[in-house]
Amino acid sequence: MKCKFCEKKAFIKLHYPKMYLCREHFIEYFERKVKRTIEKYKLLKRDERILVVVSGGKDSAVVSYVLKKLGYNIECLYINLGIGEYSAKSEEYAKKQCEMINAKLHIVRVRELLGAGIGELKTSRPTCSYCGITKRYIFNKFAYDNGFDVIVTGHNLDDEASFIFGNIMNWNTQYLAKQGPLLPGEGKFVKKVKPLYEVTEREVVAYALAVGIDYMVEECPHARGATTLSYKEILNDMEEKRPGTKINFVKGYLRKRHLFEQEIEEVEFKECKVCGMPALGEKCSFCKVWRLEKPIDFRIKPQISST
Ligand code: Q46
Repeated sequence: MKCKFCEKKAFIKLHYPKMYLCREHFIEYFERKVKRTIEKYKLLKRDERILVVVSGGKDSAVVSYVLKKLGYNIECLYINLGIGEYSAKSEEYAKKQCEMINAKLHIVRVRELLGAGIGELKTSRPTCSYCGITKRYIFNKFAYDNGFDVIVTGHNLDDEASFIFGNIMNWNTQYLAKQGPLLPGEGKFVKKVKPLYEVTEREVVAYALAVGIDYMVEECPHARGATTLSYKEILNDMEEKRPGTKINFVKGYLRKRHLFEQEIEEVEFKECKVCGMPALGEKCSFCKVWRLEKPIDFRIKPQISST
């Protein structure tokens, strides 16, 4: 098949909107879509200091690549979770991806910082639960300590659709009131945005291939059997039968999100007595899980030049 816009051979068949595109026109289409998402939801400003959270995987590699190409002022943060071979390998991918786009990369290693890797801590919480707490705390505190204006994550349309779907399945109305492509900053919480909000996982994979981004394919060993994967399978099945299901579901959710607003319980944040970050009790979840007695300073040390 030929590209819809030129005589070249098609690189991809898109299902929604249905069209064949050559490699060059697909790259243009994808970047335009990300640019429009940024403009439509007012995600980023040109003068903001942007911290992209990278994992070595395709989504964060693609979002940092596109933002750099669009001329945004980005730096990247990789969090090594200390999960054996998986973390060692993903760190290497993250380094190569940042080198490719000439973006500054900061690395925080959980084992060096906290004395144990994810999966090794003795706690009653499931591994993914305290891993999530750890990652969210580190990237927020890192951004806050170093004066970044905004945190970018690589969540794509499939992630968002399955997250909303899962929360509807469990009637987590609190979560349903607050999701979206932009989570505003407040106090010591730094603003978070998702520029890949309207592109599918399939499009992200195709874009990485089209521009030559190498990424970590292996999933985290703790991800096996995660319920979100079953939600993704269900949505993929529906998308195949009715192209456009995911984007219409997510856009419909954004239109109806206000219906859940009355479910928001006003919570009053205190300051964690250990680190001073927002906390619901005396200590924030991060300091509680890791049983910390002293705060961690994430400020980037100035480079000492030898000349
Ligand atoms: S939460 Fe769980 Fe992920 Fe952390 S332990 Fe691995 S699967 S990395 S997105």
